[in-house]
Amino acid sequence: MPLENKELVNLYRTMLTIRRFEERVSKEFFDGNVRGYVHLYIGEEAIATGVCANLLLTDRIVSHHRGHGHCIAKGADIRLMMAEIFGKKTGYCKGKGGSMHIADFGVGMLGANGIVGAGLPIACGAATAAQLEGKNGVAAVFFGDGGVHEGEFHEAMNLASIWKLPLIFVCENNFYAVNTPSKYAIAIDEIYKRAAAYSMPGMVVDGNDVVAVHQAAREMVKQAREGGGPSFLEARTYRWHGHFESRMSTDSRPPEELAAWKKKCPVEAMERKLLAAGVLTEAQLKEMNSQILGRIEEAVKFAKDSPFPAPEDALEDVYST
Ligand SMILES: Cc1ncc(C[n+]2csc(CCOP(=O)(O)OP(=O)(O)O)c2C)c(N)n1
Ligand SMILES: [Mg+2]
Repeated sequence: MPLENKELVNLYRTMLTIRRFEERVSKEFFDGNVRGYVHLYIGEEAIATGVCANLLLTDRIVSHHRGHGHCIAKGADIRLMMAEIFGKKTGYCKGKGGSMHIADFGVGMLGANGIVGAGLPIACGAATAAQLEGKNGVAAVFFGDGGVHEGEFHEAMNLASIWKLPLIFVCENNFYAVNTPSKYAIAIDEIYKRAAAYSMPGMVVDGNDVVAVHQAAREMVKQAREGGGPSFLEARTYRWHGHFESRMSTDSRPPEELAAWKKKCPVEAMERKLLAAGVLTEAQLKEMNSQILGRIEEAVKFAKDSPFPAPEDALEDVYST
């Protein structure tokens, strides 16, 4: 079933929000306002957007180190995100977690995660919870091509399959783990084929086409809600920035490869589609952009005006076993 115009506009708005948010995070990083590492999702926005648009507020997702897009697509508050990235007390983790630990249980975002592959078993837990609750809830887990050769990946795929968990595995294949090409690191030519080894449907999709991602995920979410068990979506894409923001570039990917992918920008592609179909006018696009920039400006102001956590709070909310 084709998407309604309102849904197309929402997909575009979410992608543009992620893009503008991260462009600003990058600027703030180089202005010296960001505490800790930030891994940007710029270029990959269609995946989080297309998948999460099929989820309800009560459904749960688990993210990874490049997690801002997943947070925004699931409905997290960009003010609290920005404050956390700035290391401020008003942030999601009271300024003690930074970019890689943002979570908002209230919107079903169970957390970014700095350990490659570590979100996968957590997602099995979330999907088990949904199964036990018996309300047709589902979970989705996002991970990179670098995650699929971690042991946890195979354990999670197997467990999800034998327990028929309502879980959608979303592999964001941007062809590199830092500078290691996936061709070198993964002992299979096409990642989605790994699904067959765990008796679950696997599919590959153009990860820069938000409508294609949405459609593929819709089928998988439907199957999971109806008790049909897990599925695996490989979405191919490319990151535009280095592995993380840094003054010292360590990016060894061929510049012509990046240039070719930039021509396939997911945000611009959707913009062209909306204009050609007469869904939005140039003026409406401009208005949406300035509304988003306004919200981001407000988030930055909130972050800048907020205090840092006090030194005496250092051990509060810290758990250890
Ligand atoms: C278990 C583990 N090994 C290594 C690292 C260091 N590391 C952080 S991100 C990363 C690459 C991840 O690549 P991928 O999963 O493809 O995600 P991408 O960065 O491409 O989005 C590595 C090796 C880590 N954080 N955790
Ligand atoms: Mg990768």
